Amino acid sequence: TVPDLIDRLHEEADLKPPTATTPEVGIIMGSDSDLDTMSGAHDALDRLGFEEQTDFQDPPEARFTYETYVVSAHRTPELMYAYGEAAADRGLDVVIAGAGGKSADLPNMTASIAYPLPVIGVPVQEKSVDSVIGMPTGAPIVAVDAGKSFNAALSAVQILGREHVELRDRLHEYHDALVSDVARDSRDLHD
Ligand code: RP5
Repeated sequence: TVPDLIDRLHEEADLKPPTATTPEVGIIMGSDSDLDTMSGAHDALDRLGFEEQTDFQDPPEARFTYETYVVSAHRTPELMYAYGEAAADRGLDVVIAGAGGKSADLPNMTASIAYPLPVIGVPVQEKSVDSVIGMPTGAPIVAVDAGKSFNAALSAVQILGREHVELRDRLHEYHDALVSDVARDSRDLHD
């Protein structure tokens, strides 16, 4: 239940130091109807060797992990507040937050609550862009274009990569594979 989850987030935030099972990346979205769009973030993180952490008790096999929750700014504001407030103390390094509709407030509110933890906002639809990026001076959010959750995850790994050389290497490998794909596509044009 939402109250149980709020309690668990606070308990985890109180642990010093954070447990090894806390993911580096938190992915939240306003509704399960956002999952189709937000699954691009899963795809990118899986591609870069991250594992989804679904159970706080089990130590993950992968060195780097992410978690996913539905957190609604309007239906569960208490959960949004608890998630943002506990994020850094739990050990998250970056949050990717997606929401759709014209009142796409989850990314911008989470950015304010979790500050100075970086929050990358994903507008789920074109009409959500202004709501996600329209922050007042002094209250920043990093954001991608509508639907670009894959790129949001790459940006999250870039942020983590400043601390972890292993992730920088993985980003280089990913980029090299992209370059090879482009070269192959060009060859295919002439076959
Ligand atoms: C937003 O409202 C959510 O992020 C979602 O994109 C949109 C519609 O939500 P549902 O009515 O499909 O749950 O807050």
